[in-house]
Amino acid sequence: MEQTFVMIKPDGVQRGLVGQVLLRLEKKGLKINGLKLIKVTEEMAGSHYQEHQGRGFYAGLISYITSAPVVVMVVEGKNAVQEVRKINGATNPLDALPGTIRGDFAQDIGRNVVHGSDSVESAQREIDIYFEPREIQDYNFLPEQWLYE
Ligand code: D4T
Repeated sequence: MEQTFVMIKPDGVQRGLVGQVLLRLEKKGLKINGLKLIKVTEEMAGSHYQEHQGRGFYAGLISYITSAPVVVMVVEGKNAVQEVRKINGATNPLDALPGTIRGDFAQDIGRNVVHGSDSVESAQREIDIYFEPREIQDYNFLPEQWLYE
């Protein structure tokens, strides 16, 4: 089973889309192992987006992500990283297909509602930035026998 990190960004929270995002993850059968509403600090944002440091959009990205509360999640499932990326849709909402979160709810790359890790390694790094181990629950998820062979 794979774990990924998901964030509902400030625009998603402010626009009242938390339920819509959760609905899509739960409908797919993904398991939520961790979930909280937080304000991202400059330090967290710097670690999360370190690969983008020096790029033109970096300053705007940091000020946006730290501007208002976000919802962070640890999400588990078979191929969870890829499944969440599919549910989120392309980074630029212009390329995101209808039916995806960004395709349905976003128009601008700088206000694209959600984040999902791009690999298992990034997921572990991002989970470590936002979660203490005690905030991640391992529990019996009943639908598993009806989801997986
Ligand atoms: P996130 O991290 O939000 O899931 O996006 P992706 O993993 O799909 O995309 P990313 O790391 O390339 O971009 C991180 C974040 O920066 C914003 N962004 C990106 C932006 O505002 N302008 C840009 O030109 C790019 C490439 C959007 C997502």
